[in-house]
Amino acid sequence: MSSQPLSKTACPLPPLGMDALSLRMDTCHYLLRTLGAEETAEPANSVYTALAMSLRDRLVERWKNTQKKVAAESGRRTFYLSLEFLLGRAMGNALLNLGLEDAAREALTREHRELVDIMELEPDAGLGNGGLGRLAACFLDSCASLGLPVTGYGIRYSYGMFRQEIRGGEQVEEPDHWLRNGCPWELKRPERVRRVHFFGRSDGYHDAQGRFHQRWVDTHDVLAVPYDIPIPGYRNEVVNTLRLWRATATDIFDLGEFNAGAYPEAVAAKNNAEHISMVLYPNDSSENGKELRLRQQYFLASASLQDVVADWVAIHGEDFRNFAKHHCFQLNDTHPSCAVPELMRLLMDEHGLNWEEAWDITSHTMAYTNHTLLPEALERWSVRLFRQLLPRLLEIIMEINARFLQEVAWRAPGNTGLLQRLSIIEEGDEQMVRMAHLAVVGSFSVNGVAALHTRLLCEDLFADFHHLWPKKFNNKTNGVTPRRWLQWANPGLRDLVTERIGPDWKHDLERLRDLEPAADDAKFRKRWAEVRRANKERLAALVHQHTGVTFIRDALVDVQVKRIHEYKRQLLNALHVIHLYDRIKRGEANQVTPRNVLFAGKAAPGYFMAKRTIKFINNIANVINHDPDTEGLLRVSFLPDYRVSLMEQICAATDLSEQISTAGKEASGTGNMKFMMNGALTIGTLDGANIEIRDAVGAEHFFLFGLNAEEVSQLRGHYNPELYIQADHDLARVMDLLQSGYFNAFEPGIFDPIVHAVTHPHDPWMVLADFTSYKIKQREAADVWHDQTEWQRLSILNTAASGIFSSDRTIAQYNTDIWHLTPLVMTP
Ligand code: 26W
Repeated sequence: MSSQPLSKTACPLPPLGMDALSLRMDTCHYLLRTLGAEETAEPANSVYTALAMSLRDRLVERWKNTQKKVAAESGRRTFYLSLEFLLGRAMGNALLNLGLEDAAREALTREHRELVDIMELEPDAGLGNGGLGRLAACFLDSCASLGLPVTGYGIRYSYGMFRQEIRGGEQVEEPDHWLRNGCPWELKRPERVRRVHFFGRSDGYHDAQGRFHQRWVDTHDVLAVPYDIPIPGYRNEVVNTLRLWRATATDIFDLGEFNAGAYPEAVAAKNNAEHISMVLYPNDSSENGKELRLRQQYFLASASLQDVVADWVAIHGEDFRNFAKHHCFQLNDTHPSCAVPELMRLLMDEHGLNWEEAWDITSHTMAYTNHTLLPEALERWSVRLFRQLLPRLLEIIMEINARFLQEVAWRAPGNTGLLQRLSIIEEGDEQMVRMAHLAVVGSFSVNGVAALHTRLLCEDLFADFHHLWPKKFNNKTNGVTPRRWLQWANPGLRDLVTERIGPDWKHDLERLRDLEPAADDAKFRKRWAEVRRANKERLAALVHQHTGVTFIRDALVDVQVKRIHEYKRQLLNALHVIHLYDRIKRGEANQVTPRNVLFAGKAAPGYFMAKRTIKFINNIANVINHDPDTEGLLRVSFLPDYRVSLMEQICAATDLSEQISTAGKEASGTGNMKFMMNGALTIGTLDGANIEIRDAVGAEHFFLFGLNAEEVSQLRGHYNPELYIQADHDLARVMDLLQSGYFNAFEPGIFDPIVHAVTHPHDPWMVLADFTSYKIKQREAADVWHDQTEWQRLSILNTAASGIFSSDRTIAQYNTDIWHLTPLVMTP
C-alpha cells in the first residue's frame, strides 16, 4: 500500500459519464443515499438537489483540472472584485455549458419528472441590484468560455435582492432567504479562512534593523470564510471560480465578555460580525453612506487581497518583484476600491516593502471600471467614519493623496483650484474621501462602459484626470452572454438560427450576420414569427398567472423592464400609455394599434419617487384594463419581482424594447442588448449603448427620438415644461386627465408629486421635453407593426446585427487592452 495521502496519488476515479444513464444513476444515488428520499414519493425539491449534485460532480472534475493547469502554467491572472454578482439560476447554465441538456431531460423523464419543472424550483441567486451585478455574472461566463484565468471575488449575502410584492398597487419588500434550502452549487473552504481587521489604531515602531514601520493594533477582527461557486465555460472543459466570502466571529464567544458574565454581549459580538455578510444593499445609483456598507466593502477587499497574496507567498516567499506581472485586479465600480490602500497596507505592514515598492505594485495591478455619471451615485465616505473604522487605511489614503497632489503641484504650479478638484479628500463642513478619485489615482486603467459614457467621463466627470493621464482612459462597451440570453432563453430561435446558418455562431456571435439574407426569405420570416409567437404565449401565461391581466393575442408586446429610476423615465412611458388610452376614449379606437404594455422592476426601498411611479403604473393599468372600451386594444401590466429568471422569459417574447433614458444618463444599459439579440426592435434615445445598437443595425431600423446629450445639457437652466404642454395638444390632454384625478379617484392627491416633478422647470430628466417626439416614434413603430412582413424582417436584422454585444467581445477587449492573459486550452 502506498503511504501517500489519497489526494497526492493519481486520481483513481474514472471520469464521470456524460450520458443520460450516468446522470440518472448519480441522481438516484444522491436522492436515495445522500438525501434519504423515499423511493415512492421523493419531493421535487430533492430531485432538484440530487440533479444539481450530480452536475456539480461533473463541474468539480473539470474545476480540479483547470486549477492544475492554471498552477502549472503560472501565468498572469485577473481577479474581478465586485460587491455584486447577479447570477440567477445555475442549473440551466451548467446543463448548457456542459452539453448535458438532453441527457438531463431524458434522465428525468425516466423518473416521470419534467426538467423545466425541476429547474423552476431553483431560487435565483440575486446577489446584485441590476446592470452592474448582472454584467459581472455575464463577464464570468465569458471569461470561462474564452478560457481566461479569471477569478471572481464577492460577498455571500445571506439575503440577496429583496423579493418584491405588489399590494394595493404598491411595492412591498420581503426578505430573500435564498439559502433556506442550502445551495448545492457552492463548496465551503474553511481551510482558507482569512482574518479582517476593524477599528483599533495605527502604531509606529522600529524593527530589529532599525527600520520604521506602522502596524494596525488593538483591532476587532472578523473572519472571512470562502464559499466557491464553479463557473463553467461553454463546452471547453474550463471551470473558473467565483469565491464568495461569509463573515463570522473570530471566536464563538468573546471569552473576556463571557468570563465577566456578559453572555448576551458575547453572543451579540458574534452576531455583529455576521451582519457584514447578512444583506445586499438594495440601492442602485444612490449612495447612502451607511457604516455597514463600508464594512462590507473593506471586508471584500481585504479578504480577497489576503487570499491572493497568501497564494503568492506560498510559492515565491517574500519576493514580490514579479507580483505585478502576474496579477490584475479589476474593480467593478468604486465599491471595492478600498483594495488600493489595502494592497499598500499588506505589502508594507505585513510584508515589509517600502512605500515606493508597494506603490509600484499597487498602481500597476489595479484597474477601475466606472458604471455611472450620476453625482448621487458617486461614493464618498466621511473621513471621520474612515478614521474610526479603518484608521490604518485612512493614514495610507492620506499619504497617497499627499504624494499625488505633490506631483500635480509640480506639473501645474500655483493651480490651487486644480488641486482641490483632483484631491482624493473633499474639503467642506465634513471632510470626505472621494472613492472615485482614489480608484483613478490607484489604477493603471480606467474605463467606461459605452462609447458615449467614456467620452463623458473624459470630458466631464474625470476631465482633470484625463488631462493629466490621457492614456489611462479607455472604453469597453458592455456586452451580455449569448449562452444565457439567446441559447438558453430562446431555444426555439437558437435552433432556427442554427438550421439556417449552421452552428458556428455559438462560438463567434458575429457570425449572426450570416442571417441577413434570411430577412428577405418569406418562409424563414414565417418560422421566425412562429417561434416568437410561441414565446409570447408563454409570457402571456406568466403575466396572467402573476397579475391576472390577459394579454391581447397577436398584439405588439411593448416592454420596459429595469430598475425603477427617474432617469430611466418609466414616467414617460406611462404618460404615453395614458395618451393611447385617451385616443381610444376620444374615438380613435380604429387608429390605435393593439398593444400589451409590460413594466417590471424594483424601486430602492427609500426612493419615494420610484415607489410612487410603481403605484402610478399600477393605477393606470387598473383603470385601462377594466374599461370595456380598451378591449382588444390596450392592456397594461406590472409584473412583480423582476429578476434574472423572469428576464429569460421576457426577452424572448418582446417586440418593442423601451430604452428611453434622458440622454447622457444611462452609462450603457445591457437589457437593451438582450432584447436586440432576441429580435426585438428598439425605441430609444441617443444614450449609452443605444447609440452603438443603432449604428450596428442601421439608423433606419431603430426608432430614435428625443434630445441628445448635448441638447439636454444646453437646455438645462432654460427648460420650461409648460411650453411643451402648450405645444402638444395630446400632452395637454394627458396632463389634464392626470390632474383631474382620473387614475386616483379614491386616493386624492397621491399623484401630485408626479405632476409636480414633470412640470417643474428643474426636472433634471426633462420628461416632457421628449414626449412629442416619443409619441411620434411610437406611432411610427405601430405603423410598421401593421406591416408584419416588414416587422419580421427588421426583427431578423436586429438579431443578425447583435453579435458585437456578446460579452465575449467585451472580455476579449478587456484582455487585449488591460489584462493580457493567455487563454487556457483544456483537453477533454
Ligand atoms: C453605492 C450605490 C450604488 C450602487 C450601484 C451606486 C451605483 C451603483 C451602480 C453603478 C448602478 C448600476 O448598476 N449601473 C449600471 O451599470 C450597468 C453595467 O455597466 C450599465 O449598463 C448601466 O447603464 C448602469 O446604470
